[in-house]
Amino acid sequence: MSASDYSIPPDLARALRNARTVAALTGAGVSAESGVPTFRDAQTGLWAQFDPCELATPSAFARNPTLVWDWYAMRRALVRGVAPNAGHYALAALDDHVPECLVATQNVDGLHQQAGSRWVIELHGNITRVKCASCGRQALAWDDAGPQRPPRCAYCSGPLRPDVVWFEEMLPDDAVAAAERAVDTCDVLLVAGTSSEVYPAAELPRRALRSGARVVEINPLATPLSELAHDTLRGPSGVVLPALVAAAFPA
Ligand code: BV8
Ligand code: ZN
Repeated sequence: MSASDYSIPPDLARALRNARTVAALTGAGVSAESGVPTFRDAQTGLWAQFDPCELATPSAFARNPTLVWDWYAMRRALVRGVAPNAGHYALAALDDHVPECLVATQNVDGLHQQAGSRWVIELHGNITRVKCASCGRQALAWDDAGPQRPPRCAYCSGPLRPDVVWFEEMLPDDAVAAAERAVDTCDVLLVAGTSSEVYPAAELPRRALRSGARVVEINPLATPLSELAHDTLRGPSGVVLPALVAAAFPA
């Protein structure tokens, strides 16, 4: 299926064309077509036996820091080998058509920024950054696969960890505040590639609904948000998002 044969409801295209402020909330599904497995997709190889939600926790890191470090090193290598897809580029193109466009992402792969989106909020951090688990300082350099895994902090020799938000950890206040402000003031919220089950991110579309925004879900499958959204566009975001932008802003 290509973007050209995906039909977009004309009133939705008009709403997007007339929008002053657009926000997007994205999840792992938006990076799936770039080759980044979603959290739902079964893990492969030696990681198949682990549930991602179990590895992405402070208690897992406390129990087995080398295992958790190696998992993130594997994902970092994978992310370094992929590129944004047409879905990322379509959201970035919105920056040129809409006065204000913000992307709040649950993804830790940095692909929205690589695609050129000017205003990206990383709700759950970024896997390509590493910080000290003790003093919190960012590490400027580290060896992903050295003899000592996790490597030690250059400042306090505490263990290094990925600069992501693990389950049971609070999201960065400034990121949550900016995302809440965006969904409270946007005319249209595009919710793409997320199962809408991880909180507090999954609360954002409900907030947007309460503030009168038009909420559009882009996902091949139904989610808990589907019955609440104004529009549910069933299909891969790499096809649907370019079709949506093309329908709203014909060349
Ligand atoms: C916190 C970074 C305070 C790390 C991540 C309220 C109710 C219930 C539970 C809770 C609640 N409040 C808090 C919780 C607990 C928890 C939570 O929500 N648990 C869930 C599982 C029920 N939340 C937290 O712990 C948060 N912190 O609340 O702190 C606290 C303190 C102590 C104790 C309790 C609370 C922190 C949450 C952030 C965790 N970090 N990532 C890393 O990446 O390693 S979450 C991680 O998983 C991702 O970032 C993402 O957020 C989530 C995965 O979800 P999705 O992105 O939606 O991806 P998923 O695979 O699930 O689905 C993919 C979707 O894409 C599918 O719908 C599929 O159909 C679709 N799709 C597939 N292909 C395509 C596609 N769509 C479009 N195109 C395609 N081609
Ligand atoms: Zn340190």
